[in-house]
Amino acid sequence: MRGKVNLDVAAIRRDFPILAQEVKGNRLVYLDNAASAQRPRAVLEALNRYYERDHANVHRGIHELSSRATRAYEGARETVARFIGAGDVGEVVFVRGTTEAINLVASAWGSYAIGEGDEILLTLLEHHSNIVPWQLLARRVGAQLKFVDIDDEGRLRMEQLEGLLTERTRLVAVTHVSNGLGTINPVGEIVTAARRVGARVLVDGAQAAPHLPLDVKALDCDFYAFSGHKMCGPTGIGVLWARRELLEEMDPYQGGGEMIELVELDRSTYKAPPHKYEAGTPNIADAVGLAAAIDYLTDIGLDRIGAHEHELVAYALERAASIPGFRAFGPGRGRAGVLSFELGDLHPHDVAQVLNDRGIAVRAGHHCNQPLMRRLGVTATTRASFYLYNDRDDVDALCDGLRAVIEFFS
Ligand code: 7TS
Repeated sequence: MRGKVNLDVAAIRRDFPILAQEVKGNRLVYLDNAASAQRPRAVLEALNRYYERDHANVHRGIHELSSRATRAYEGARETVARFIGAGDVGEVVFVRGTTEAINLVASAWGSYAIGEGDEILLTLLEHHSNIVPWQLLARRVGAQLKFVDIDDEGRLRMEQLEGLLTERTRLVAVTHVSNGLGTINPVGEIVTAARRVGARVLVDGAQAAPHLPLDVKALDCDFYAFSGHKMCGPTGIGVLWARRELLEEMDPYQGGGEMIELVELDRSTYKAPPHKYEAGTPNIADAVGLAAAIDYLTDIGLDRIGAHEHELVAYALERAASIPGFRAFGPGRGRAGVLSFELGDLHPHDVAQVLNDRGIAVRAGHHCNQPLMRRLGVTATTRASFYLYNDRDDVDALCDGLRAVIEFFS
């Protein structure tokens, strides 16, 4: 632990080599963490160490390097299991990221659990990766999609959610934290409501796992998905957690090596989960890198990271309130470190462009949230998203930058 209450952001920043650079002659202000975060040296070193010392294929060799690689890969799975509060390490499936995790569930579970006339309940806060896989499935099997609306603050209309649940609802698929608005959804309440009609619950944790302490057992959901690259880990690695009984009954997602027990000419038997869902040579090194990222974040404390981001957003909202034309989207309080906004009638791409000239990285666009943007009545927003290495200087730079944007276009 580094300190008791406040994060030592200066020390944390020194752990991230990429932050020590200038962009266009200015200190880099990286506020695009919801899209992808940066990596601390501990992760870079873990990747290097693995490749320099331990690499071989896993689960098949008797030789020393293969057993080291297998230990490192399976050890990473144990680290993930502890991090998310999974009682059973066999419930942790390594995938490419949140998108692949959701597609895996839509394909392997959805194709037998959802049939004609069944309903899948989504929300207007969903990222495209928690919409499109369900559209594909619904079209294939003749199921129907329904969407829960949000209120004017960007919170789910829970009374509507209750009303949309029917005995035909097989699945509620909901984001834990909105990447567009920062809204933190009441997952526990949603699970309780879904259970009343016997529906399963998938939680898209892409924006939650990096920022909040997580306990999948306490959430009591059925599937939980997240990506390594948003939590200081490598790209190309992510996690699907699912209840063991579901992983037992589902068919494999892909077929190939590593996932079989016995292969006959016309049929095969499969390994037990999680290996049943990991066909082919897995992304060994990046699983090891993800475990290093988890160790790094855990050492600092997810509760403290979340509190720090919360404080930064509150500070940003307070400072930006006096900027002419600034209007934030999303809840005023109790939100995660995502700040979507508009600046008068300036186009978000123009805003982001001028900020970039000052070394400030924000995102402008629909953030893979087109239905949400339509609901907000805009085509795009500018979005600043915070992480553990951001500080008040970054917020000040953003606010000064926004004033410079206004001047530039006036
Ligand atoms: N779900 C949510 C809530 C997300 O924010 C994202 C990525 C995904 C799923 C997909 O994750 P992937 O790692 O499989 O790509 N969100 C964003 C974003 O907000 N800007 O760029 C990517």
